[in-house]
Amino acid sequence: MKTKTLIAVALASVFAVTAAAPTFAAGDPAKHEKRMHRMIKRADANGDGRVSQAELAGAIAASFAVVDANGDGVLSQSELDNSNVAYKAHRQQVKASRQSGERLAGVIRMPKAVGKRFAKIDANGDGVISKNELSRIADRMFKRRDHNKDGYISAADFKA
Ligand SMILES: [Ca+2]
Ligand SMILES: [Ca+2]
Ligand SMILES: [Ca+2]
Repeated sequence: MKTKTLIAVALASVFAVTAAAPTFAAGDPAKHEKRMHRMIKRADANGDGRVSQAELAGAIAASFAVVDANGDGVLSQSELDNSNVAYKAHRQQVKASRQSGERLAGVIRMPKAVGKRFAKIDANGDGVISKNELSRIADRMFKRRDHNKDGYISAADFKA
């Protein structure tokens, strides 16, 4: 018999997630733009192509829940250090939910700076980052990224 059985392996949605982007990536405009596009896509809850401060807050809250591996409502340094594992597990859940038709949403990544500047973000110095401590940083981050100050993060903020 000459018949060969070809097994077609369908690679379902290959997530192009940047694995632990090194710090110099921040200076690479193309990479930065790609990251921002992905962030906008995930955080844009109402689908108008731009991210409002409330949408960013919501997206960061969702990300917070994923990174908070032990579910105690605060982030420890080790939870942030192991966030890649948490995101991976979450992606599996998202995939599974798509198969069951439930469609769990993907989350944006916690900015690397949160793990790196842990002590600064931990304003009350109790060794963990609370939602309040993080949202303060998120608001500052939003204002910094909203270059044209129109109240939204959109493609216009990093093109030009
Ligand atoms: Ca939006
Ligand atoms: Ca925790
Ligand atoms: Ca704290």
